[in-house]
Amino acid sequence: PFRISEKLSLQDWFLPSSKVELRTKTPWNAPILWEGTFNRTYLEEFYRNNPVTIGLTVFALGKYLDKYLEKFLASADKYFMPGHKVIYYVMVDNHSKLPYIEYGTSRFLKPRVVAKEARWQDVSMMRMKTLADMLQDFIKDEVDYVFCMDVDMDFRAPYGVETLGELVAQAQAWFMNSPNTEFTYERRPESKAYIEMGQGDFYYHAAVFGGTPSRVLDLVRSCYAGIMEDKKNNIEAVWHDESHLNKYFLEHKPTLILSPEYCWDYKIHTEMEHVKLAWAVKDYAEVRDNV
Ligand code: 2GW
Ligand code: MN
Repeated sequence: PFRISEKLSLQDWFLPSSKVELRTKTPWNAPILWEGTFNRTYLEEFYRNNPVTIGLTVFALGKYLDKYLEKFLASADKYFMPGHKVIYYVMVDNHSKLPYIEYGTSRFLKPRVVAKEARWQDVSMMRMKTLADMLQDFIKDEVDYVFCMDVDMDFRAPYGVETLGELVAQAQAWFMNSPNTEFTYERRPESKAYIEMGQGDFYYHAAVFGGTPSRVLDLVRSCYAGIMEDKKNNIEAVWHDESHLNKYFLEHKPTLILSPEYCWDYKIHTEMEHVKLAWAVKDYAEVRDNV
């Protein structure tokens, strides 16, 4: 794999002024992607001449395998990076329950069986460990960019190459307009995920992160190290892996931020336009009763 982003210059495709009412640049000058801030025609032409392979990792263990995986994958096949080569890295705890899906052209499935942790907090957190191992062992040699996602979501509209970047973060929809003092960061200094009150740029959503394999590998290794250090010290961050992710992005600024159009919760409101990926309706009592 080669690094495409060195050849792609922001001024050629990013249109920060087209929606002036929205925040479209971070203080460190990373784009915040909204519909209308990018030139899709330009990008599609660029990536036609510079083809890339994109990885998408997802875990579906226990009830999440029964409930969410089929819709996630079927919708990804329709809307995730249409027209580009995609490898789905799907982690399940029961191989026989992998959904039957007829994948599109240039779509490849690499399933892997992993053991399900007993506590749900560990199911979520230990994704960082599995991802670190897999990125290191083979994903880094197979893709140019990789996205790591939750499974309890589905794609609704093209989620395309405009989202590719070195280190990509998702702004959590509920906190987009909140001051950072209201972000649900870990506030206990004893945790490795601690963020001081008044610090922080966005509340990032652990349901989506991505970038080049080397940048994502550094991220997952670092979050996993924080999680294990906390375990040693008998503390668990308030939002588990998401707390550690937020700490990582405070210290390593993302090069691209996805607006809530890229991960919308229709519970906020149903009028939202240009939603590319949406949270599944989740009955917590139903999916979490086994733990
Ligand atoms: C998770 C919670 C309670 C019971 C079960 C599970 C569970 C999660 C499971 O039984 N099987 C499973 O495969 N998972 C995986 O972990 C799955 O990929 C799921 O999307 C992911 C995170 O769990 P989820 O989606 O229930 O967490 P959320 O949507 O409340 O999300 C945020 O906070 C989490 C930490 O508490 C994570 O950081 C997550 O990435 C965030 O979006
Ligand atoms: Mn989720």
